[in-house]
Amino acid sequence: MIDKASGQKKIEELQEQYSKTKYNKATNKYLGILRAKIAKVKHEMESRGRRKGAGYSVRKSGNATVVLVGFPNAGKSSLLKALTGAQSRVADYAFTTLDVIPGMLEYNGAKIQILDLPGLIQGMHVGRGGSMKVVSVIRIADMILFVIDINQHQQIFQLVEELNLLGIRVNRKKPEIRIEVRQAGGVHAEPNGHRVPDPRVVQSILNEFKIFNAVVSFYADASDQDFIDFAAGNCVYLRGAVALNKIDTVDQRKAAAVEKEIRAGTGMEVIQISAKMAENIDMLKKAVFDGLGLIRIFLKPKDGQPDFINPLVLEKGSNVADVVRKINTKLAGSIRYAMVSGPSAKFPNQRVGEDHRVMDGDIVTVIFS
Ligand SMILES: Nc1nc2c(ncn2[C@@H]2O[C@H](COP(=O)(O)OP(=O)(O)O)[C@@H](O)[C@H]2O)c(=O)[nH]1
Ligand SMILES: [Mg+2]
Repeated sequence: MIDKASGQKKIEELQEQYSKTKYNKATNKYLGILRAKIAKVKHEMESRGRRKGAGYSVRKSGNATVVLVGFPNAGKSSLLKALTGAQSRVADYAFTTLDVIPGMLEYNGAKIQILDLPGLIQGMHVGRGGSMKVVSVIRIADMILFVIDINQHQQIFQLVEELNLLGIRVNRKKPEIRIEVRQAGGVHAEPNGHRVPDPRVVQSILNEFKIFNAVVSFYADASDQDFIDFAAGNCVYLRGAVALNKIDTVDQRKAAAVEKEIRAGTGMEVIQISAKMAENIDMLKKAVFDGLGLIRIFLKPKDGQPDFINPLVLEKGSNVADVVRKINTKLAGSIRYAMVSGPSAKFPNQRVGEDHRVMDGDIVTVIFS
């Protein structure tokens, strides 16, 4: 195990080598190994931190947690206020001692916790200025909402890159890989028909992690970086969206061009807003709700009316058993069947079992035994 100072020094050295190496087909493998080395040192530093009980926790509350990430002055505090009414300080973050300012957005019956992280700055991947604390908050979030000043929109690419270096993957699928460590036989890769790294790359990356005998099975396409991430085991995969702020300061043509560039460059949903003028805030709320993959279920008593005022909020892909668990975990064992009307039903009051997947807007009656 390495201490923080020497770990950081090592990371900086590796990062320097990395940035000095030009990317091409010949150096690709070397770059991959450097990334693996960096990931490994970080991993060691992190596990050390955890053991010592260091760390920083924000209590998650509500149905989901969204963090606002952006450069100073992009409009995070203003947006937090526009979304939640929370009184975080505008434009004087330098004087506040708070690391995280929470607010609660209620939308479609969902309670969405929004966290403003005032301390997030460039260079955070080397752990400068207490920013690792902030990073630990991002890692527990369900979604990142980037707040970008339209007049400095290149910042989005810097932020995504910084997060990448910190093991936070935005809008990327988690690699589907299994590594079975063996006693002997060397490293063996089973691509199962997917586009996967070269076997020699797989082997040298695993060797970095001191694994010399293993069967690696791929269940989806994976890049070299995906494989390193998986081997290091310290990446998180978060949904992202971009709030393109201060559109009141530019003309529509410029706004449209910037939106297009960010969509193309990041694959993220972009919502043009003005936090100051409260423009398009409802549209942004909807994008956050949809981006989180939340759905609403309206419960209906057997002989009564559906409750359209207080929906249950669940994640996409939930089934009837999940609905019941949400009402009361103790009830989950005693479901007889359910009656479903709405998007997931073939016809009104379709009788379904506990494995039936519900969809946004379903009306559900559960019959217990
Ligand atoms: N014109 C304009 N100014 C904004 C907008 N949103 C925020 N600002 C201003 O930008 C400055 C920084 O805003 P603030 O919310 O403190 O940014 P933060 O540092 O990211 O929290 C303040 O002077 C805000 O009034 C907007 O939509 N339009
Ligand atoms: Mg602020």
